[in-house]
Amino acid sequence: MPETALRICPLCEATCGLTLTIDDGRVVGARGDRDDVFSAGFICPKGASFPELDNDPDRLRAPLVRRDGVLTEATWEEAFAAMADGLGAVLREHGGASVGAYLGNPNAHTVAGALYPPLIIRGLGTRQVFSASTLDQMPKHVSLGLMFGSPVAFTVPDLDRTDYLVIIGANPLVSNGSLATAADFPGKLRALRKRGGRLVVIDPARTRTAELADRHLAPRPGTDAALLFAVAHVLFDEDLVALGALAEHVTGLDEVQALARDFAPDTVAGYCGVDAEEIRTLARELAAAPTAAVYGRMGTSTVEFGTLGSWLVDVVNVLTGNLDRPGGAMFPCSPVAPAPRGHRPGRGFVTGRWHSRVSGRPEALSELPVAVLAEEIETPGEGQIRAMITVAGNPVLSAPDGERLDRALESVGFMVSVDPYLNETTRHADVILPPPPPSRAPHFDFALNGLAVRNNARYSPPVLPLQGRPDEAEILSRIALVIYGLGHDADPALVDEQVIATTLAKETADAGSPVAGRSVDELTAMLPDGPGYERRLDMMLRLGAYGDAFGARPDGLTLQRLKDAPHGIDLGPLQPRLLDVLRTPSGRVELAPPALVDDTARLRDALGSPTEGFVLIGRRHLRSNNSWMHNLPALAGGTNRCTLRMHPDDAADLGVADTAVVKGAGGELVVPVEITEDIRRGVLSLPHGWGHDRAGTGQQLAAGAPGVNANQLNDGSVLDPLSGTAVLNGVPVTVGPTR
Ligand SMILES: Nc1nc2c(c(=O)[nH]1)N[C@H]1C(S)=C(S)[C@@H](COP(=O)(O)OP(=O)(O)OC[C@H]3O[C@@H](n4cnc5c(=O)[nH]c(N)nc54)[C@H](O)[C@@H]3O)O[C@H]1N2
Ligand SMILES: Nc1nc2c(c(=O)[nH]1)N[C@H]1C(S)=C(S)[C@@H](COP(=O)(O)OP(=O)(O)OC[C@H]3O[C@@H](n4cnc5c(=O)[nH]c(N)nc54)[C@H](O)[C@@H]3O)O[C@H]1N2
Ligand code: SF4
Ligand SMILES: [Mo]
Repeated sequence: MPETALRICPLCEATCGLTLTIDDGRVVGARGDRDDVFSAGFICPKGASFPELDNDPDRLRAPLVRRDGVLTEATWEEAFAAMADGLGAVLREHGGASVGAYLGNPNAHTVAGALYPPLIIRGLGTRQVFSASTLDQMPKHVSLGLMFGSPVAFTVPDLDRTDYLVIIGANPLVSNGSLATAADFPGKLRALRKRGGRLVVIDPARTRTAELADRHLAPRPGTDAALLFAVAHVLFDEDLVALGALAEHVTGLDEVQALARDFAPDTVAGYCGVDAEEIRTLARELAAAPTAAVYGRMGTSTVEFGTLGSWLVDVVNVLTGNLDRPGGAMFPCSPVAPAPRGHRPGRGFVTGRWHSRVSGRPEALSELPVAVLAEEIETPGEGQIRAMITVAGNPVLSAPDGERLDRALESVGFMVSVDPYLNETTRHADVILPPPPPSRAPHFDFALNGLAVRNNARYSPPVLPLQGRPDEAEILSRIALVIYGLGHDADPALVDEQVIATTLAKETADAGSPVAGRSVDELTAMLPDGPGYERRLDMMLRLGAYGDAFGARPDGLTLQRLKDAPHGIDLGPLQPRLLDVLRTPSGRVELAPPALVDDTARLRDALGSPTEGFVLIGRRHLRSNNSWMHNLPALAGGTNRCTLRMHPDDAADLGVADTAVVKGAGGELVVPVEITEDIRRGVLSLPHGWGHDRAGTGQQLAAGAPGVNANQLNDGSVLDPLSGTAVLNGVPVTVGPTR
């Protein structure tokens, strides 16, 4: 008899609740959970393909260990021992600082990815830390850190209540939203229009989101920061700045006004490729709207001026009085956010506390740019990377110049990958430790709950048993045990108990904590029996903003309460909470941080740069997810294809028909062309995550329709300097017909 089970979808940031059908010990169906407090039944094609993803025959079921040069199936004991030997040898000879770590995107979607990689990195004491963040949202972390004093003080558009939404450089109809967790983003945009609100989309491509908008501006890629500065210029110039309740909490207004003087709409119009009058209208409408929010994503972030653009999104939200008010841009409050301790200044946020060894790039958030990973492996000398740990990442396809990274990873002394697939990156590993499929893993959105447009808490325990294999928490714990010198066969529970002991010691000693002065032993005894990750989650919930404070607030959240509410607990609409999140030294919003003021000079200089020539931007597809969902029959083919989109006038000028040759600083590709009016002239778009034609990988369906690796056009030399983020949108290329 088929049964059903609930499981939060881990495949994108929307965090939809799924109802899975289980038959004969496997998942055979997935539909939206109508009773889910957050997603109310919404589902997309990827969520619907959960059974295929879970049962994919190409998923690794056993670990692989390299023997005589060949990756060979091994027992778990053999694989952990091989990991301990390989890693141990490098640790003894070169120390933890010689081990590099790359953390990929799904770490934001797993319990294990949230809880264990930080311990691995701390144990190594390495500065060679890389992640998908420097291909993604690092500019936002830096701008938030500089403005609010916390790099995770994310603002999200209050989608359900706003009157005027500006989406710049995002395509939530396809991506389902990012750094703004909202199940059914499409429905929420339609609801906005229905209640009389207005939607403006700023994107060089006429995306599905743009099609839904009242107005679509199509700027030249890479110019969002200048455009937003011009909006600020108009707000000052026409006396439309109105901080409202924010006024007493903001410093640096005059500096921003002075900076914005150089960015009059007429000054930036040619550079941005947008009519000056359009910019003025946008500014006036933003100011006039009862509430409004500007929301920026990949197209604003992964560009030459990514940190400036990410900052200016929030500057405009402040100038129009929309920061931290209902209908504006608000700070979500996650159930694992620490209980509020009131308004207190912090130490602020800085980058560049150390620099990459070879090309001297500054760290941001204790990470180095993934674009320098290859050179850090290749370049001999003190501090060279001698071993790599990758968890849930495929940088050979995700990061610039995969061919170079491919060679570098091949040369590294020892590599261990925690990944369910043998792919373009993990094929270089000496040991691959595959986690079980999502149906056999727990789920809690440690990161994404802090980005949700409505506060909520939901937990999914594993739906199916592990069948004798270790879960990802155990896999990562055993890596940590080796690094901490305890050996791979020590009890993995030690790792969690150590974290619990340290956290509770700190909390009980903190006068501002809800458990100040209580006994660590008493609190530890209150945690539930069960897996270590559940004990840690329970601890975090109880110490959190809605928590029961270990009994002191009896109605508060505990893990048991979440388990008793399988469709989740709604924690209400977003609430103003600026003073809780502010951690700047001044205790105010620092609107004009010196690092951003300085970088503005670079933007000013760029206004005069040439505007001809082609640039490449990215494109996402509804039935795709970065590099790793090209192996499922339900998602393959149709519109999910790796093609180059090009404007018909450009195609006619160049004589391009079915295929084109595209050249960039990193290489050359021959790609099928899709000619469409839905893209600005001079702009080409190509999705990333393709190029599944390398030998020795194990995704058969993907290899059958490999596509090309867009990132091979990019040599990774151009980064947003403050965040170290690779420029993935607005990459200069040349294009022509194939001969
Ligand atoms: N040109 C261009 N490049 C881009 C982008 C772009 O827009 N344009 N986007 C960038 C962005 S935003 C991102 S986030 C990066 C993504 O970059 P990466 O994170 O490096 O790449 P993914 O393709 O997401 O690879 C995810 C890996 O995780 C594995 N995986 C899946 N589930 C699990 C699990 O439960 N546990 C573990 N351990 N592993 C799992 C998959 O098999 C796969 O190997 O790509 C970036 N690259
Ligand atoms: N279906 C699907 N969903 C996904 C993913 C996926 O691969 N497939 N990936 C997930 C991940 S890891 C992430 S980070 C999110 C990303 O979520 P989004 O940021 O919403 O997704 P993108 O499609 O990268 O949207 C970026 C948009 O910016 C536009 N753009 C490019 N350059 C510029 C520019 O200079 N200025 C402006 N204004 N616009 C520009 C592009 O045309 C594109 O429409 O999506 C997530 N969801
Ligand atoms: S929108 Fe995202 S979370 Fe929702 S079903 Fe689709 S992939 Fe899963
Ligand atoms: Mo991403």
